[in-house]
Order: sequence, then C-alpha cells, then structure tokens
Amino acid sequence: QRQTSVKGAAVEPIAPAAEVQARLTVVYGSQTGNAKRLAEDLGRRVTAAGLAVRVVRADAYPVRELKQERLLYVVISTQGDAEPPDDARALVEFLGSARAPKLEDLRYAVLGLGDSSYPQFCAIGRQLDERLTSLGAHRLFATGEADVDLETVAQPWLEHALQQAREQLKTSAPSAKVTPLRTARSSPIWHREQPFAAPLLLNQRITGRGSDRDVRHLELSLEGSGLRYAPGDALGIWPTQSPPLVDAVLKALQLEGDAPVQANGEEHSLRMWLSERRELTQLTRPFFAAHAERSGDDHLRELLSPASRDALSHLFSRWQVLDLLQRHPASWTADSLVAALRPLAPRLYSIASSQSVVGEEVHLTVSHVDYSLDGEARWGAASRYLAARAEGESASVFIEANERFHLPSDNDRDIIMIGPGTGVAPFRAFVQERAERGASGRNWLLFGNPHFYSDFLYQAEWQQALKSGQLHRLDLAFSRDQADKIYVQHRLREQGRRVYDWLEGGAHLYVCGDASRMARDVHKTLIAIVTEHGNRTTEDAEAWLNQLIQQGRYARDVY
Ligand code: 2AM
Repeated sequence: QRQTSVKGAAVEPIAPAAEVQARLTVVYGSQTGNAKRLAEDLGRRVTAAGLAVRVVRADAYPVRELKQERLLYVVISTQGDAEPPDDARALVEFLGSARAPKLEDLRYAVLGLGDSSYPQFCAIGRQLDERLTSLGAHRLFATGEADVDLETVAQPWLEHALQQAREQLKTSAPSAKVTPLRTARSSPIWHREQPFAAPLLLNQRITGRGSDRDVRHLELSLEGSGLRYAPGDALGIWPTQSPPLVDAVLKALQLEGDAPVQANGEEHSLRMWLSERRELTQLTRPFFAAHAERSGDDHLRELLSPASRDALSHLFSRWQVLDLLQRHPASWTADSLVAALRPLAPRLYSIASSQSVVGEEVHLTVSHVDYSLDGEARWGAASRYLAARAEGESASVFIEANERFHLPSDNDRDIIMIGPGTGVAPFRAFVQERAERGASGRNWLLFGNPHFYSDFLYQAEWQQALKSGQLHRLDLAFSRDQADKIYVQHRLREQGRRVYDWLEGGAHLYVCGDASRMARDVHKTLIAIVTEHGNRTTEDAEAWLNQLIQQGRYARDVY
C-alpha cells in the first residue's frame, strides 16, 4: 500500500544554510502527477550528473529556507482557468503575500504546465515567474509553458535546466554532495509511455432508459500486468480517434490518409498520426492561431485578441478541430497539419474499485460525452473510445497515482465523500476498501444526479452497503426531480452542524467531480458551514479550510 498524502509530505528538518546553498532545489506543484513526474525526472538527471539536488512537493517545502536558497526550479501546473494545484496553494499564496522575503540572491527558473485548450494557459507558472522577479530573484532562462503532451516544451526545458544546473553548481559549489532522492519509487513495467493492453471484461450502461446521460460501468483486466493501484488513484487511457472523425478531417482538408508524414523522428501515414497521435476533439489556442493565419479570416484573428477572451473560451467549449476546418476553410499540407495539431495526451479516470476486493481488475465509471453541434454529432475522444470498445477488445492503460486523494491510513477516521455524477467513482473504491480493511471510521457519501429513477449510479450497491453497515450515511440530491434544483451542496448545508462536527472530530473530506461549478460551490458552502457552526469570520473559516487542505484532510479530485 502506498502512503497517505499526509505522511508522504513529511516536512524535512531545516537544513544548514551552507548545504542549502550548494544544491539545487526543485519544488513542484502537481494535481494529476505530471509536474511531479517531470520534477522527479529532473532530480534523477541532476543526481546522475553528480550534483546535489532535492525534489520537494510544494506543501512540504519549508518556506523559511527560501532566503537561503541560491538555485531554485519550480515545476507547476495550472488547473482549469487559473488555479494552482492543491498542493501548491499555500506556497503560491505565501509568495504573493507581503510576508514573502526579498530574494536578491536567488536564481530560478519555472516550468509551467497547462492545457492550451484553456485561455488562461499556464497562468500560475507565469504568475510565479513574475512574482519571483518582483521579489528580486534572477530568472536564469525563459519560463517554459508546456501543454498536456509534455513533449514539445517540457522535455527541452528539462534538458536546458540540467545544463544550467551544471554550470551554476559547478562554479558556486565545487564540493556539492549528492542528496539522495526522497521520492524514488520502483517504477512498474507498464507506464504512461508504455501502456498495458487491458482486455475489457464488461461494458455496461448504468443509467436507465429515459436518462439523457450514457454512463458506463467498465471492468478491465490487469491480469499478468503486475499493475497495482490504491483507491483514489487514476487509470490513464490512451484513446484512438474514431475512424469517421479522421475521415471527416481528411475530407475537409482534401488530404490523403496514406500520405507519409515525418514528425518527432517517426514516420507514419497521415491517417495514423490523426488516429493515434494527435488531438482532434479539443481545439487549442496555438492551432486556432495557426489556422487563423492560414485562412486569412479577420473574424478568427479578432477572436484571438484579449478583448475576445470569453467568446473564445465559449467557442473552445463547443468547437472541435473539425468545426474550425469546416467553417473557416484554409489549406494545410499533411506535414504542417501534423506539426500544428497538439500531440494526443492520455485521459485520466478515477478508479472505481479497490484492488483488495477486485484483484487483478480495474473498474471505471465513464460518462460518454456526446452532443450535437448544429445537428452534427460530436464526442469526447476517450469516452467515445471506451464506450465503443466491445468486451474482449483491449484498451491501452496505465496507473497514475494520486497520493493526495488517498484514504486516511488511520482506519478510525471518519470520511465524508462528495461525489455527484461520475465523481462518485473513487468513493465506490473507498467504501470497498474500508470494508475490506474493517475500518471502524464512519463513511458518509453525498451523491447527486438529475433523476432518482434513471441516474442513481450504483444504487443497489449503496443500499446494500448501508444495510451491512459499510456506509453510515447517504445523502442524495436529485437535481431535476422537483421544480427547484437540489444539489449536493444544498444537502451539505442542511447537514451543516453534522459536517462541522465530523470535521472537528478529525474526519477527512473528499470532493470529486466537476471543478468549475460543483467543487467551487461546495467550497463556498463549506466556508458558510465553518463560519456558522465554528463561530468564525469568513476569513478565518477560509484559513481553517486551507489548513485542512494542507494537512491532506480536505482533498479534491476535480476536472
Ligand atoms: P443539473 O444538471 O440538473 O443542473 C451531476 O452532473 C449532477 O450535478 C447533476 O444533478 C447536475 O444538475 C448537478 N450540478 C450541476 N451544477 C452543479 C453545481 N454548481 N453544484 C452541484 N451540482 C451541480
């Protein structure tokens, strides 16, 4: 079993100044694990070069050491529009506050990670960079802004960072001694770059007739893979684009699928690039800008101006690559198209099973995202890929650990789980695991969806768990079964006293699901509850909740 996030984040004792100065510190803030992986990769390379380095998660970094730091790299992602990852909230806040010290002796570099289908791409990386500069620190080289593919920008940035570390530490600290990496873990045979072909055992719709959502319960076999996961971890899936979509893109551009295209030192047919290596269901700003140039369409150019931010954002939430190609024709060659499209990235799904119960299987709860745009069908790449998989076919998968979203190692702790929609997935894993462990802490689930009749995901399992005492409370919010919307946060508010008492008693709180609305509204509701039942000002209530986040007792897995 992996350690819980609280243990994993154990703060190191403060180091003597001389030691701090002779080494590189890499601080990372990571929500889905990409920033962490890159930071650790960099740490390994720097260590291999015989230099001293420590790799620290942002919430375990002792900020009082900042003043002594001479060489600092920050690898940090941006969530959604412009949010820091949970593990870096405190650090970002500290650096932005009046308490942040002057840092004239510091040299630093930042690698920002983000998703260029959001207009505020890499905002947190950029913000930290500006802040460090304004505190007097010296930027060693340009801030990297890496997209989800992690190839184009991140890898060259790491190379450069290594080379700069060599130069900086060679001159300033000839006697640098190697600090062992704290974060090393033996890596499994199957990983992101080398996924496992997992046969699909079951693909079952679990929303009823009459539901406007197609939610699937999927079971995949991990037999023989040796892959292990803990409840809270995610399964990475490498989708392939559906053939009709690839055909439509080829047709719109009047390009031939069998044209050979070279990119990233590989040669494949254009069809293969589009099917397995490039994003088609998400529009990104760089591609949009390149297309605007080629089309010479003023309307598209205007959309790229700062004044059109919201309009572009709205457009990105509906349009896919094909929509842009069809509505605003431009000519592309096969080579330039492959170079301009974003490399395909795997999708992460919260795992819905506990391995101690299902053994060499992994279960998922997947909502098949499809909608119609002016009468034409559009869908999400991975959910389409999964929904269309027949039992017996395989999917390319890997495990993405999510240490910040693990169960308390202390089985006596109560847990509160807020998971509307498919956000309920990890909580199925939690309840399975806690039953298996014989945990004595109470389990409370809050679930919501449109209709009781058609959308009560895993209804029979929850009712069984309530009966057998594996689930202690279940609060339901069926939003459309009455005139006024009822959401999970309304149930939370009604139970405010109880929520507060559980939290005061040491409970861990988990939120999974929609980030932009649900998780934000739930957070506001928690502030209101802590204000009222804890007799605090709003400000103190916020600080109290932030403390829970830092302690790993309020964790979010939101998207
Ligand atoms: P709605 O679609 O009826 O508005 C899972 O998607 C559930 O989350 C649905 O019942 C959905 O309700 C609900 N939901 C929508 N917006 C929400 C919000 N801001 N907070 C909580 N739940 C929300």
